Amino acid sequence: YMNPLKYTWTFWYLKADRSKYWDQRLMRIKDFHTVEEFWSFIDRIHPPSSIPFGNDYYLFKEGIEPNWETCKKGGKWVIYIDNRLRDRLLDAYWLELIMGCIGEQFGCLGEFVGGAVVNRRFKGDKIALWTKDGDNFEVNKKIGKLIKHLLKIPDFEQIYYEVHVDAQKRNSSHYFQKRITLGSSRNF
Ligand code: M7G
Repeated sequence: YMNPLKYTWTFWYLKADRSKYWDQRLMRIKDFHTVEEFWSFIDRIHPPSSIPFGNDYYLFKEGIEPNWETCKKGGKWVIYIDNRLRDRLLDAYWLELIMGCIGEQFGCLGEFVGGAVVNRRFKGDKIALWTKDGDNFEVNKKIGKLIKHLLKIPDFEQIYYEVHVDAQKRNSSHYFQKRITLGSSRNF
């Protein structure tokens, strides 16, 4: 007997490779329909802390490609991990976040979730949760609070919500704006 997941989830892997365009580096690896399938896979792959810099893991709902182009209206909560804390936090954050996704910890907010990302970077790893509607302030704020709760991020620590449209413009001269900040003295 296998325990079915509410949604089917797809695991993607992005390998750093300068000879290829970004979308050609992104590989769709596997779909999960049950809790057991999911854990046997997660137990076999390297934790984020032991993948090379420049690589990414993505766990997204089936049918949602993890890119700005297909998630035009969306955005993401990003957690920037201080390099001095990566050994302690990176794998734990990733695990809590993907458990939250597949285990329906987001409850009725779950339908607004697209998927989870880990970016392994020399300058500082990042964990993100992509949400479907970048304009839904109330929902995104609630999701942000839940992420902080699941990951046990102290209230005073800031996390940021960025819409993909802004993230796409970051390389140009366009001023990059963070749409929601959770953890500033204004919120608490
Ligand atoms: P990143 O991997 O999100 O963060 O973006 P990083 O700056 O910490 O490495 C790095 C680069 O990857 C971007 O500047 C884009 O060139 C490319 N890239 C990232 N994403 C998420 C996308 C995407 O969704 N679509 C496209 N076309 N390029 C992307």
